[in-house]
Amino acid sequence: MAEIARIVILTGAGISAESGIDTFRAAGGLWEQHRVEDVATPEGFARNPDLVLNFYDMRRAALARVAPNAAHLALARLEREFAGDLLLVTQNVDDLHERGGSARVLHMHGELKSALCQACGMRSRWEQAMIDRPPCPVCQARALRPDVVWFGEMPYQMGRIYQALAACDLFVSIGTSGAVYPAAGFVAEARDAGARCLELNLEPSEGSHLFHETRLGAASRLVPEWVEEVLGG
Ligand code: BV8
Repeated sequence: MAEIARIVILTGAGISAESGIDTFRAAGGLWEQHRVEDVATPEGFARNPDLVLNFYDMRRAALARVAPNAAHLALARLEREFAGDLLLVTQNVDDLHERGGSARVLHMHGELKSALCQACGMRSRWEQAMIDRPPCPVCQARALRPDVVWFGEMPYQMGRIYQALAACDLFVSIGTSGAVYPAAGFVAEARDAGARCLELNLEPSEGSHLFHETRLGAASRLVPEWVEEVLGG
């Protein structure tokens, strides 16, 4: 694919599924165990902070029990070997892209391993539980919340993402159902900008009709195959 100079990749929960992290919408997935409104909205957090802090504490602790899969490793290889521009945007709050070797990851919905202080607004790298209201490492206030973007909150670095979508030759969506905006709208932005749009997913997403090509299958197989293609074998 010599003519490809700028790639934007969007990943969702499906890329981490084979690592053992629940997706959101599969049967028994995260949102089936909890109502979105109760655990992933500012209102839910205000209503029952312990429920929300515990929900994220459990997911943060579970990271120690999972490992990146071949799809994460393949994207890290792409970052190392692709000569053009690459922007990896993830909706995932896990750290599997980083542990798979990707150095530049844009977490548009935040990260489990980051704490946001509601008192001073500073972010700190975070590994422990928050349920016991630990002090903010910067201002000592006991006002930490998970540094994740809840429904109704503005995702991070949207300007940078839209700029990259407007300039890319290739947009690749991996393991996302296309159910949540603004991420679900990225394919339309890329397509309007003239990019080729490729979807790698276990099943067709809500936006499949907008992609020039959809390949159905497991990310651990499709992503390494695609990276091999892009790097010219
Ligand atoms: C915003 C972080 C605007 C937290 C997440 C009414 C009221 C309020 C808002 C809205 C509304 N209507 C619409 C909205 C906007 C709303 C929205 O889109 N709602 C939806 C439900 C309609 N969006 C927002 O609120 C966003 N903010 O709009 O702000 C604004 C404007 C101005 C000022 C202020 C604000 C913020 C949304 C972010 C929410 N946070 N996550 C956490 O993780 O707990 S969302 C969360 O769900 C993920 O981050 C991700 O985005 C989404 C899950 O989607 P997927 O990753 O796709 O996972 P899913 O399970 O759905 O699908 C998995 C896919 O993988 C499947 O397709 C499956 O086939 C595939 N798969 C499975 N296994 C494999 C596989 N593929 C390959 N291989 C496999 N092995």
